[in-house]
Amino acid sequence: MITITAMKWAPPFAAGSVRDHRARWILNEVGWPYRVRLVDAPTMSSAQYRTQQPFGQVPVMEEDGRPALFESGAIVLDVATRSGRLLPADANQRSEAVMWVIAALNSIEPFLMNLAEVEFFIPDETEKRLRRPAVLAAAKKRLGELQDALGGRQWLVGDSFTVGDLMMSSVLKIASSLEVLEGFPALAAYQARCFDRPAYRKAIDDQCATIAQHRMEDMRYEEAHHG
Ligand SMILES: N[C@@H](CCC(=O)N[C@@H](CS)C(=O)NCC(=O)O)C(=O)O
Repeated sequence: MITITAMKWAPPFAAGSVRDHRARWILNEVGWPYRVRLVDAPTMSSAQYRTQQPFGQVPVMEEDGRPALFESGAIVLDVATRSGRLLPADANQRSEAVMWVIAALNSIEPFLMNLAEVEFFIPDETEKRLRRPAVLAAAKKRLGELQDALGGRQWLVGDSFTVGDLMMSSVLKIASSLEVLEGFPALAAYQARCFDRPAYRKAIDDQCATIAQHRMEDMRYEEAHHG
C-alpha cells in the first residue's frame, strides 16, 4: 500500500495548495489506494524524515519494497509511468508531456514563488514595495509566454489531459492565489478545465478536511526549533 506524507496543518490561505495535493491528485486519477501519514514540524525536521526528504518537506511517497520518493514532480511522473495513465500512447507526445511537467516546475513555478515570497513573507512594507514591481513583471512575462504557447488548444499536449496539465494547473494555483491569473483569461479557463475533474476535487477536499481538523499548535513549531 502506498503512503504519502502531508502536513497536519497549514495556514488558511494555503489550504488546498500544499504540494501533497499533487500526489493525492495523481493517485486519485489512476485509482490507486493510498494512506496519508500526517507530519508535524518536529517530524519534518527529524533526522529520520530527512533520510526520505533531505529538505524536510512534503510530500514523500512511501511504498513497501521501493525507495521513498520525494519531489511532487517525481511522484507524479512515477505514478503516471507505472500506471500508464495520463501519459499519451504516442512516444513523441509522451516526451512532450514530461517536458511540460518540467517546464511547470522549472520555468513557471520559481517566478510565481518569487512573487508569493514578496507578497506573503516579506514583513517590511518598504522592502515589499521596492521588490514587488520587478518580480510581478517577471511572473507576468512568463504567464504571457505560457498563454501564447497554449494558444487556442484545450490541453498542452495532444487532445487529452496529461501529467503536463496536472502539474501546470497545480503550479498556476500560486498565480491564482495572488490574483495574477485574472489578467490571463485563457490560462484561467485552462486551469478551470484541469480542475474540473473528480480526482482533483477529492484531492483538495481531503487536504482541506485534514487541515480543518487541526490547529497551528498541532504542528509543534516551538519543539521543532528548540526541542
Ligand atoms: N520541490 C518540492 C517542494 C515541496 C514543498 O515546498 N513543500 C512545502 C509544502 S507546499 C513544505 O513542505 N514546506 C515546509 C518546509 O519547507 O519547511 C516538491 O515539489 O515536492
